[in-house]
Amino acid sequence: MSEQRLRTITVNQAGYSSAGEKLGLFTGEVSRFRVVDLQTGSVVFSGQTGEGVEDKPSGSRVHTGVFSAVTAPGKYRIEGEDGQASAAFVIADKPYGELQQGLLKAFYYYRCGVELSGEYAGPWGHEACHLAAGTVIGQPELKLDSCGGWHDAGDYGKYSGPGAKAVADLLLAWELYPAAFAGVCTLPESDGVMPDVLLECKVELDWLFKMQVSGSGAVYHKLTTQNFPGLDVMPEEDTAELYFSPVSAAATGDFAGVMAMAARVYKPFDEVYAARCLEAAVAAWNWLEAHPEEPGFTNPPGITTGEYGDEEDQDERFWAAAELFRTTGGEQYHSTARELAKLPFPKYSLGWADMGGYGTLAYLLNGEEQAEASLYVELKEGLVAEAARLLRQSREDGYRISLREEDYIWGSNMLVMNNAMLLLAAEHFSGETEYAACALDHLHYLLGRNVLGISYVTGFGEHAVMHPHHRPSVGDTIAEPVPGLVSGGPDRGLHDEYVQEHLQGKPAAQCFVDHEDSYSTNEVTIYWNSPAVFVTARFNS
Ligand code: G3I
Ligand code: 9MR
Ligand code: ZN
Ligand code: CA
Repeated sequence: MSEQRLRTITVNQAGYSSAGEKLGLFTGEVSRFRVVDLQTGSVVFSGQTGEGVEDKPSGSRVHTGVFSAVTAPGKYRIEGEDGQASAAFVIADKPYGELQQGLLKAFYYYRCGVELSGEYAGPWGHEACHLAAGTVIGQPELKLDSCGGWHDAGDYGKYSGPGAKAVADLLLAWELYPAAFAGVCTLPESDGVMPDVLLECKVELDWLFKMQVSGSGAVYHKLTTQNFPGLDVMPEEDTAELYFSPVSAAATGDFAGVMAMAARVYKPFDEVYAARCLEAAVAAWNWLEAHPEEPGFTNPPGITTGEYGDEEDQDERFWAAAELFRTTGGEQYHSTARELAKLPFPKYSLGWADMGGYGTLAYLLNGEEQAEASLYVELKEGLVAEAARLLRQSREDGYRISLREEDYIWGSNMLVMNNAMLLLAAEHFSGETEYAACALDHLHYLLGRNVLGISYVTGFGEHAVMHPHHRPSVGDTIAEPVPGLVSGGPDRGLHDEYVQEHLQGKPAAQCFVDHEDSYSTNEVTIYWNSPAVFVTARFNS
């Protein structure tokens, strides 16, 4: 398959809410457009595009086409004068219910160590995988149970820090928008009591317990084979030996943070489990306290799978301290969090390497009364200022998102969704709904209102990603990829051979190709899905 072609009229292919603002974004010369009802064939709205802005990241001139006047639920398409047409989209009271379901169900498809049966997986089932014990590097006699959790991505590695980020996003979504998770039972474990989102996170938490060194409390950085298997290898066929890479402070901090969070969130449903989470978090914390200076993680000799290197572990320590304080009220955690907050690591970042934002959210969500007044104000004002910056950048951008040209990096869609999460956090703390409107524009981009007119979520949208760098999707015999997976998106760094050959000279936001060989633009990961669940939940609650 060749390069992406540009689409002139782009929309959120998952649709728009009846009551909300509706905007299509147009490139090129379209001026008059009409909205056609696909059921009746009739034109329900005619309009004119706006003047347009030069948009550097996408290398195009972008015009807006407003059709907010169309409010009747239905299925539509926008048409231009010369045969141009948008993808189909719906207008509905709550258009993103299925999308949120699909984005969450993706974690089920990522499950490792269990059979995915037809009943729950449809045609995308497979046998149980990665059941063997893993060898601890440096201790060849030590073989440990390594089973369970979620595969990280298009590969079958399991990495502690990225797993913690994914769980944190889902648990935060549940804490902030519980109504969005009500009444859904789509998992083998669904019991109508514990919500699916918590059941699914438990899969990863149960695996994370196995990553903690018994006795010491430290956490192995990752569990993988030595090398990536071939692209068409199904999970159960990937039988090479599994290795626990050494512990790291970043992984241990992430573990402490997410287990402290889980201890709080699971308590109303399962006190015993919550206590176990807390005990594990405290053990990890004690190890961190005893190891104030640790080198960043690098792959040990012989291991070539994802490194997830992280030179800075103060941010993970800050998250752990703030989250333990929020869950337990323990003064020792509060004083350490206050000390760590003085250090210059990013306080509003939600990336797998920069976890400071989770510490900030934990500290703020714990409430003003419990906090040190000056730190609370500093973090709250800082968060809102960061959101205001994202809002400003979005207003300057043709596709109305906060990414500048230099932000189209590997996994840029994570940044799109992380920034939307931050905007929603600012909405939560300031009450300003313009932050939510801006976050929704980010969701519109992800679902197709971008220069390529592609929905970056498999299975959602008429022009959605079809060929992700995802081994089960490549290796099975089903034409459609596993649904609900968020693709990494444009990466101007052209970090793989395929894009180096095909995308030289493209504008940043066009540095993407829907080809299975392009692992730097079209892979999928759990931690690109998780912030999308958070954002979607906001618009379903
Ligand atoms: O942060 C810098 C930025 O400051 C700089 O301007 C920019 C220029 O390219 O680079 C940014 O760093 C990039 C970094 O991702 C940002 O998170 C690096 O170039 C880029 O190489 C790095 O890519 C990571 C990739 O692994 C390669 O290490 C991705 O974030 C990360 O998501 C990805 O993770 C892989 C795992 O290793 C294996 N499993 C699949 C997974 C997804 O592809
Ligand atoms: O398939 C691998 C993918 O999951 C990783 O994210 C990516 C970067 O680490 O690497 C992919 O593996 C490629 C390897 O790095 C280079 N040779 C081609 C492999 C893809 O088939
Ligand atoms: Zn597996
Ligand atoms: Ca870090």
